[in-house]
Amino acid sequence: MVDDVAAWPTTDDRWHHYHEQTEHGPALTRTENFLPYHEGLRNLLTAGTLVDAVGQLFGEPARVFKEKINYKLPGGAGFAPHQDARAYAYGSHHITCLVAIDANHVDNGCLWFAPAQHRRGLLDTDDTGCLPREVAASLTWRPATMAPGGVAFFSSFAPHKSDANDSPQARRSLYVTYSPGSEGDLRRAYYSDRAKTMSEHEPGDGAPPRISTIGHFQGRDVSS
Ligand SMILES: O=C(O)CCC(=O)C(=O)O
Repeated sequence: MVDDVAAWPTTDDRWHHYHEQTEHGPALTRTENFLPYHEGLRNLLTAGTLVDAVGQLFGEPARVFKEKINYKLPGGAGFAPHQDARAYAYGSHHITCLVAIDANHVDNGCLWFAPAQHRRGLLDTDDTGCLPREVAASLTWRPATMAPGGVAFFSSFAPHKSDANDSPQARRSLYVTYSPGSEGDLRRAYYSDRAKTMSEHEPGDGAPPRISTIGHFQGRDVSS
């Protein structure tokens, strides 16, 4: 199903593909907002085991807030230390379900988490919305290696980061972020404001391209 989405053409008004420049040439980095357009993924992510598991973690039914695929193809860039909560203006808290499509290991840029730090709420940020260097350096980081098909759930307050993919294998991961059902449908508001929020944070010349409302992505623009 992830292959289906990756093969879709570029559009501005339905799903959104992002690309980056790598040492192997331009590569697909991320796709956002694909659930309305892929029945199989919609069924998998909105009903049954995954959404029920997130509901158990929330203690109430869960609702999809947003969804993305990060492809991290060979040469794909990493992500600076951050908390997703900084990027989510809607809702009190969120839980992301990460589904490993390929093996996630250290060499291909798996996530690293700072265990238990989600309990501290929002930490300081720099002007990109990421953790300041000294805050990130003060945390203990552990790699979250995963087998293909493995699933991990993490709070939007959990500090995490990842390295570039220095291996010849892709590290594709599906991230589905849920909010508590009692907070209503926040997905629509998030996606309708997302492009506007990002355009207010246009990076300067030579800065990494924005693929989120925070500047955590470390990649290069395809035109570079
Ligand atoms: O996929 C990765 O390596 C990091 C993803 C991430 O932290 C994000 O998209 O917020």
